[in-house]
Amino acid sequence: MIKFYYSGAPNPMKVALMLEETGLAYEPIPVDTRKGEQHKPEYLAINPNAKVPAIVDGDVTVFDSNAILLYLAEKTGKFLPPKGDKARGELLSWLMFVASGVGPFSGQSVHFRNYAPEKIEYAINRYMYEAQRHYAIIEARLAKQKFMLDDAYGIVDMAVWGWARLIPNALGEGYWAKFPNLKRLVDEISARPAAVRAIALKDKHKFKTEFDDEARNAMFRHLTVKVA
Ligand SMILES: N[C@@H](CCC(=O)N[C@@H](CS)C(=O)NCC(=O)O)C(=O)O
Repeated sequence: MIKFYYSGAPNPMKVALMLEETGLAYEPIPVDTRKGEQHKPEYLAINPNAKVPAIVDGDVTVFDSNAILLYLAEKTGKFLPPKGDKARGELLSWLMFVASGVGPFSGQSVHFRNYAPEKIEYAINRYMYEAQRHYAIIEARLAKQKFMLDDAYGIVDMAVWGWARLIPNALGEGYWAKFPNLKRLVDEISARPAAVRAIALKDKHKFKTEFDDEARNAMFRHLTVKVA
């Protein structure tokens, strides 16, 4: 049985969706990042990056959400484009585009809009600009086709869904109007039974809800360590 280390945050949710879609047997193991559980030595042995998600599948350990999506897709042969170099090139490009662009810029946008102790206009504008530029690229693609890769729902759509469903949090409420095709994809995926189960998963465990000093110190370690 796959061990799935998770919280209800966007990156773990992509993997929860994939696990539910594939029907693989898995054991969800909560990692309460607001209590600092991501920094415990036993978890660092699984993910040295001290973030969720991670999975342990027998003697295989995989961390980083998009790597896990690819691993599970290859393991099951599901939610992948047809075989061939051309399709593989597209799959890798879009998967890495989401991993290296959509995720980090959305995350920083959420951070500077909602959590930074000071409202720094330059940082807010930069990350909102970059996050929305990435979503606009996805929007243009989805204006021409139903899913991210050809006509089939797959792991790139799941990767997009993880972050895009939080656009109001990353960019502000009004932003959905700019991305109607992305909204269509997000709504369609969110209505799938696997997504409903993935979203409900976190309610099986008690995660800390307060964002207090303990949470800030666990998740924003730069607050106490000066490097520049
Ligand atoms: N590149 C990683 C990023 C993982 C990540 O940032 N996870 C967040 C939740 S979405 C986390 O663990 N935050 C806790 C922390 O930063 O301490 C991935 O895609 O899995």
